[in-house]
Amino acid sequence: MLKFWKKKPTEAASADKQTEHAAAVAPESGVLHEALAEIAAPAETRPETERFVAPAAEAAEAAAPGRRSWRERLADSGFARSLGSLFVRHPKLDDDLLDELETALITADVGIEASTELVESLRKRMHKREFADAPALLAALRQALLALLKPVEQPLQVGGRKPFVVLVVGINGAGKTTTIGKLARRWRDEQRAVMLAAGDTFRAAAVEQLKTWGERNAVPVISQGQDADAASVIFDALQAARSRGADVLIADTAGRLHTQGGLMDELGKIARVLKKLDADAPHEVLMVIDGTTGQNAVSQVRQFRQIVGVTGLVVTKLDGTAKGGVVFALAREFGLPIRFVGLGESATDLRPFEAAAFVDGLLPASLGGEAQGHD
Ligand SMILES: Nc1nc2c(ncn2[C@@H]2O[C@H](COP(=O)(O)OP(=O)(O)OP(=O)(O)O)[C@@H](O)[C@H]2O)c(=O)[nH]1
Ligand SMILES: [Mg+2]
Repeated sequence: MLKFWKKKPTEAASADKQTEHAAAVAPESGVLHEALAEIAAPAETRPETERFVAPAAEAAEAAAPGRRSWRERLADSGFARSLGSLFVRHPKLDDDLLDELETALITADVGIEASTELVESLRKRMHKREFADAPALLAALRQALLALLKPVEQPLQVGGRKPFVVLVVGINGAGKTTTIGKLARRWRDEQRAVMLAAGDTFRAAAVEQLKTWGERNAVPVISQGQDADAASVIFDALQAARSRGADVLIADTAGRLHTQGGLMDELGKIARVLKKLDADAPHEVLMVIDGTTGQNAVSQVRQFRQIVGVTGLVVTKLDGTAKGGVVFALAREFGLPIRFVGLGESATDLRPFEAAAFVDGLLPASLGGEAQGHD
């Protein structure tokens, strides 16, 4: 279910028409996490970027243990719940168990083809008496699910280009702006100089929403206010990011549907305009998908890929009642890297995608200690 109407009232404030840089804080960093301090260049050697340094308290908080585990986050998913109860209700290894498993996978948005393939392969193995009992079958299921996801576990590397330009696209309410806020926090905590471009000039309040994330994370936001030309905002932002020595520029864009031809063309224009400054930009086109949209996500990706070369995916809202299975459907259909998953609304709720942690978070805990080990 889309949640884009849940915007905070403060976001309704009017947007500036001037290009402007959101205030950035230059913190004192006496207690920065040791590992972070090691990779940070001394302040005097990077005067252009010192304003980007993470406030010490927030960096420490990000590094602190005690985050909720993948299992805790995914426990409410349709996938976890239906599989959990299936093996309790049906501990006997037989064809009925496999029929129910197939239904559970389809219901959890894994997709009909992938579910059928998975179950038929398990059925053959069962008939060859490869499995001694239901837990053995569950272990084989885990392996098969992992084999589907492992190839798309490809973390996003933002080093190597300066600035590394990430263009964030997707339909309305998918979680683009929130994901950008979380990415800004993550990369800033890694001592990278991050800048944001307010390229959603279509929806009222979008610029303010991004600025709020910028202020919260002490990351500059380049904007020209609502109704400005998105391509020109992002072009200006890349120029600013270059002159200020930023490491990463993340560009927000308006949510759009494939039926909105003008808006879809705008994405192509943004990419073309960026190439005037850097022939390889954008270095990553990150498509954000709402994990609760089910099989519809597959057609969304197909449509966006045709317009703008999507290079990575983020699947959001897997914490709530999302079924989770769409991640398998996407992996099977496209093989596109899944860079991150959103497991909540706060700044630290974005995790680099880990196939094993994800699969184990969805499967019943009875699979063994291994499943408990992911934080
Ligand atoms: N539970 C949960 N909520 C999320 C997650 N990511 C985003 N949201 C929520 O989803 C809603 C929409 O997020 P936005 O970031 O505004 O989505 P958007 O794609 O930028 O929307 P538009 O700009 O309107 O296209 C907000 O209420 C977010 O808090 C997530 O991982 N988990
Ligand atoms: Mg947005």
